[in-house]
Amino acid sequence: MRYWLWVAILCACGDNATQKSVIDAAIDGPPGDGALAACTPSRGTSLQWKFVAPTVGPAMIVVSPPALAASHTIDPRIFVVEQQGRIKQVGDHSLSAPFLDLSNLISCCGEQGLLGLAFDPHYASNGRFYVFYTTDTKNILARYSVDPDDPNRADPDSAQILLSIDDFATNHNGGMLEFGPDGYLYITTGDGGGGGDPHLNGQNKHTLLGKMLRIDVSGDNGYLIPPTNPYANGVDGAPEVFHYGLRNAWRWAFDKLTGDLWIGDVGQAAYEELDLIPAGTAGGLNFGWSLYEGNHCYNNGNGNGSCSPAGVRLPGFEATHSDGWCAVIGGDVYRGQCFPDLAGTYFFTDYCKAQLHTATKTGDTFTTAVPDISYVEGDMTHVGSPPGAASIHAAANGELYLTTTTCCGSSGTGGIYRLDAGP
Ligand SMILES: [Ca+2]
Repeated sequence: MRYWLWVAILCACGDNATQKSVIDAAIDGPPGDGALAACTPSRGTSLQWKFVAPTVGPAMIVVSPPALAASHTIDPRIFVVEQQGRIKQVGDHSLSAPFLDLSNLISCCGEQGLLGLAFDPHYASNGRFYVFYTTDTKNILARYSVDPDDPNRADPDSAQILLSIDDFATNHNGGMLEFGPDGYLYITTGDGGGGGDPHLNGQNKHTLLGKMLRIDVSGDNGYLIPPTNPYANGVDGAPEVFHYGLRNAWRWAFDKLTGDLWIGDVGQAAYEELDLIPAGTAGGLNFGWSLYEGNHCYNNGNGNGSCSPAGVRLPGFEATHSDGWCAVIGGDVYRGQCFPDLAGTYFFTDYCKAQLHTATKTGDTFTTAVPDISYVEGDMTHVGSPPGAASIHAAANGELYLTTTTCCGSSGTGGIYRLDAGP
């Protein structure tokens, strides 16, 4: 991710009346994502992003608690993570009342802030969830619990810090969290930052920067190392490391049906990449950074090794900055009930290109395409995908949401959109 990814100009290209009408529509209209859980399935692949709600500043990702294991119902609440440190619910008219406010703990903004959220698979019974945020000098993974007396508020005093990773620069902080199909918590970290991996963290399996980590958080306190982590004994790498050679795997997701893992790894100055890791693949993959940027030799010598594709997992898809890309935004696979023709399609985008892409898996590889799409804000329909994408992620009901760093013609406002399809 560029230094300037989050310092991007927050577009002030509309008027306040337009913004107000959009926000009023969001609050008064039916963005109610609870209603989506009971939608009438609609066939069709004509795509549109429907505006759901504004956010204060850049919003990072939308998630919702997992299915309630006991009842097989789905919690319809949608949560949005705001970079400035607040987690809010969407669609309940309480945009100003956060679920949790960590703004006094974090450093923001640029590429820093509150960057990730994952609800425990057993949230319905244990009320636990996990956040990833930055301070001036560290990247923090912490566990919190919901207030036992109020399902709409977290208990700020429940914090337990699980990982505190020293970081030397404000950029490249990863921060995405998800639970895998194995029940373990996966975490990505950036290479630390600066430019060009100055500390050669990507290929150093003993550091926690530039990695995908995997830990077992099922115990009452702290965490355990899954015994099948590739360096579980700490000899050839840090026990928490699962995959390495990632530069800044900013957004990624597991396919909730198949367990396949899709990773968008943000490139340096020339190439963006998307990686598909089929379900069941063992840990220890090397995605190449910083020996490689995408498919191309990058940072050889200086103790980083020599450029050879042997043992390197080269990307399944590569896009170039010369084509307008600047920071890939890994997305998610559609597994919702509303639009059956989209089932199994992976959606991803780019921060600068503002163009939606799809990927379709065949065997262990995939093909990509660029579908036509429009987006709707208030009474206005716009051609293309909204600018300033920050994430595409599924709620617990499988419907996909896009968050953006710009929205609605107002400086300092981001947006949330839901993917819709028709004939
Ligand atoms: Ca950093």
